[in-house]
Amino acid sequence: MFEIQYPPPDERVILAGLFTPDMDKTLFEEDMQEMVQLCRTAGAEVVDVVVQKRDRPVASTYMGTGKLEEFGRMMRAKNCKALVIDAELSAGQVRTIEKVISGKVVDRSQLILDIFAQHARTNEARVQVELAQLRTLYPRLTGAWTHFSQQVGGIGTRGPGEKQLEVDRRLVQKKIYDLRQKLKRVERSRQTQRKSRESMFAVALVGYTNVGKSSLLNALCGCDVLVENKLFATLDTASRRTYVAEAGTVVISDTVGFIRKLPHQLVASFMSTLGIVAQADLLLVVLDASSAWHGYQLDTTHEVLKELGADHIPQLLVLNKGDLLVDAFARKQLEIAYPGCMCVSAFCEDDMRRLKQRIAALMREVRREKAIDDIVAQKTRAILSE
Ligand SMILES: Nc1nc2c(ncn2[C@@H]2O[C@H](COP(=O)(O)OP(=O)(O)OP(=O)(O)O)[C@@H](O)[C@H]2O)c(=O)[nH]1
Ligand SMILES: [Mg+2]
Repeated sequence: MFEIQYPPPDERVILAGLFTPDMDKTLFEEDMQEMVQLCRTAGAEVVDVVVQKRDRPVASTYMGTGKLEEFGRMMRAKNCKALVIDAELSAGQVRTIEKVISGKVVDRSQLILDIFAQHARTNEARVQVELAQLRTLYPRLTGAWTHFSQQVGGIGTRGPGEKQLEVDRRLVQKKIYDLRQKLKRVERSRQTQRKSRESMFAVALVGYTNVGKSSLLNALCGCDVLVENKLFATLDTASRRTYVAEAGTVVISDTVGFIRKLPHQLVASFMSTLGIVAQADLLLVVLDASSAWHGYQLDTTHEVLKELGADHIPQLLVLNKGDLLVDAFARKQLEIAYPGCMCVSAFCEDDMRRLKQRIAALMREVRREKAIDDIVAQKTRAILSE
């Protein structure tokens, strides 16, 4: 397999994880490796990886205070700017940890948000990322104010600090409101576009980041959307039409990739982009056949689809990058593990022809089922109105 592209690092960081007995060891290791990839994609160099074993997380600081103090000293000794923690931390935890280590803390959500912010190219993607960032920032500002009043508190202290934070909170609220209005406008124009395509069968490519969704779109539709060997190359939706023999014209859409523990604010903010998934007639769920972690990629995809209310849509499982499999046995194993799946390579014309044939068969099946549903609904309405 070839190396993922990373930008030149401009910040040194220490990566920390907490291992508790209820965690799966291999998944924990995979998570930490993925965090290293995320740090590098965000432009940070991981100078050291540290793991603490505990029975459970500490409520106020997530990791033990003694360990955190040690990490703080390590950061200064190794000239690191931040401690990256593989967890979703609350606003209160971030504040307390920052005090203990006397430095900056970045959690998994913040890291992913940061990458999204760097990769956002279109206006819509930028608005969505900004909205997600503000939604993360808002509770932190609120928390900061609570903390301030608790720490200083009392008469004579409710001065500029509190007022400033109050102003900040109102500004953030106003900004969130403005961004949501902007997104609503984008959503309206998107709906107009969708209406003009309503009669067409809609297929959406979904799956983990970097599995080859955009490459499949290009191969199936003969287009040229951005393909890069990096995490979260695509942040927008691209829809292209293509003709499928014996089934007609189909519109295929490619959108932002998923990742384990995708920040909730991001999914919420990317609803306008991801809305296309919930409205599809068929989902092509793409996995990386050459990755040892395709099972987790599938679990994550199912989780996000559920969150999007798209888990009821018919699915075809596509195991891409089949050309990287070492032997025919590996392919057979996958076909047994995922009955009905298609193992393909986006680079193989013959595979793309087979995939189109399978899409055509599914289109006919989905249309037939829809027609039956419509007849049942019509008859039920007629009986009820008698
Ligand atoms: N060997 C091999 N590489 C592939 C195949 N499909 C895609 N790739 C490579 O995998 C990398 C990621 O491809 P993309 O199409 O950008 O993946 P994506 O799923 O759209 O990624 P995001 O937009 O970041 O979520 C690129 O370097 C592609 O050239 C394939 O079938 N075989
Ligand atoms: Mg892509």
